[in-house]
Amino acid sequence: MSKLTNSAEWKAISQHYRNSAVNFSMKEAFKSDPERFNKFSLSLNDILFDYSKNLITDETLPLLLGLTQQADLKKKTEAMFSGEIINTTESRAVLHTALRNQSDEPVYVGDEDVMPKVRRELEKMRKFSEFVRSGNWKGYSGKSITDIVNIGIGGSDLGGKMVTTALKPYARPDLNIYFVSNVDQADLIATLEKINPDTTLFIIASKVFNTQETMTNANSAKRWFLQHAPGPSAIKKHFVAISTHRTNVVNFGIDPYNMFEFWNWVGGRFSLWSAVGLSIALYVGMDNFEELLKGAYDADVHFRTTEYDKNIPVIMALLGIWYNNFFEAETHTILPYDNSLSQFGNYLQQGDMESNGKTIDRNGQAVDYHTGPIIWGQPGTNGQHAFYQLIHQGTKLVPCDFLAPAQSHYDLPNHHDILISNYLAQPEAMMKGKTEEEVRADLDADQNKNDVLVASKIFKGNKPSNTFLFRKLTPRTLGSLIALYEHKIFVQGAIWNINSFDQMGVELGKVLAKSILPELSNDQIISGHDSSTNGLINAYKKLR
Ligand code: G6Q
Repeated sequence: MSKLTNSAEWKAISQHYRNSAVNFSMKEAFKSDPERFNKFSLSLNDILFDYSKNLITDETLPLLLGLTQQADLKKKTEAMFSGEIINTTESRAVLHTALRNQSDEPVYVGDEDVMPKVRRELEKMRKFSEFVRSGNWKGYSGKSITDIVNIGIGGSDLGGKMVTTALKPYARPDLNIYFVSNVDQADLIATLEKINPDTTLFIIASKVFNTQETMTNANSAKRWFLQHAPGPSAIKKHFVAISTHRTNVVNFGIDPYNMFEFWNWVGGRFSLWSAVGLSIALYVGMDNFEELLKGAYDADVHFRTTEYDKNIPVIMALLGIWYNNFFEAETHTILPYDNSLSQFGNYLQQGDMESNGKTIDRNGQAVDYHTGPIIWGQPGTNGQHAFYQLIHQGTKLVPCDFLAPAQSHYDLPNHHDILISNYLAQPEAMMKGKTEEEVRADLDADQNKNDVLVASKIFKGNKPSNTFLFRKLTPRTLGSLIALYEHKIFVQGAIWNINSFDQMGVELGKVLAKSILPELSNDQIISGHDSSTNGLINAYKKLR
């Protein structure tokens, strides 16, 4: 038995689950306690977090909070913020929080205060983005930049894509942005068809600058560019790099002056706060990028200084553990009622699943409990017409996060109230369900004779959800929301005692693809793998 499952705290929660949670009715709890919403909701600046529609009694949270002590969360949190090597398998500090640190406090990695170089890089991003946005940065034909193409994958793609999609209302309307990540040539080609070489700026974003997909796309983009440009000297006007690896950048042919730096202690999936956010700064301007950083800093301060029973990411994490480990829910869904957050679920899918999809604890022992959930979701109201059926009436428990802004950026009549009425109605329906009595009252006499129909229309309810309501999706609010989720992931990893900051599965993928690639270079029959892989490789060679 692991230390966690053998702990008094874990056993107390198991017992609480067996004794009271299984038969708990949220609907009854709301009826009997008019204070339930006030008791189980919190706020951070413009963000309201309502967690009252969860399967929790007054005893549940105090018991779950025991896990923060069991995990020594306070100490682990300070270890992260103060630059200790908490990513032990890669011997790295984990300091995305330093990238958005707005205080005058130094942040040390070893003996070095990293804040001066963080600020230097931010200053470089400011100068560069203002130069490009003002139209003063000229391409080889003397024209200003109108199109930005970010080539990167995973952590070097998803953050920029999510934030630029979310903050489109803040963008300069005459600036277009594209993200190319997939090595499937269709991705790059679709973008190249839309742009002109003399008005395009390519950002090649890669921490190591030798990731197969990114370098393949970057080389093809460079080749396409050189077919149009007057000569290789034009590259410095149209290609910039974001990386930790100067030599690889120079070898690719990018002027080191056009290189924006970040550091080993910034994990890919936490890198949008670094120079990897250059696409964001270019698209919405550096002031807005800095607002995003400030919002994240607000969440950092909240997480670091607020008592755990009032701490939003801690409560998000504990509720997640409650469902994941005690109710055995396998997934968690993110449902933003804000179309500009269409990429938010994808982004968190990486943030959460790459961080906490682990089976080995920090001591190298196999865990005897479930770790990270499967994260999925789509913006409402679309999902309502697709997969909500399973959430309402399926056999699986799917905890949901609903998110919505009180104010839209746009002003077509009716839309926003209709959107919000759906966002409010769904979690209410999930909580309340529909009883047989209510179903029968809605049916006519004939229909009432049809027992199958009646049974099909009954909703058990008692489906848990969290609801975030914020004033408006500003850069600052978005920054806070992202950082709240980051800290939720951190807290869960700390309690599960896993390293949330390595990603051996991603590394494996990078190696496996490279080992098969040479075998595709000729028509020889392959026999060195299992029969399925051999069969598929040989069939591919015949069909191609
Ligand atoms: C993130 C992962 C992974 C990484 C990509 C791209 O935490 O490590 O998604 O970001 O594999 O890596 P490069 O930026 O090094 O190209």
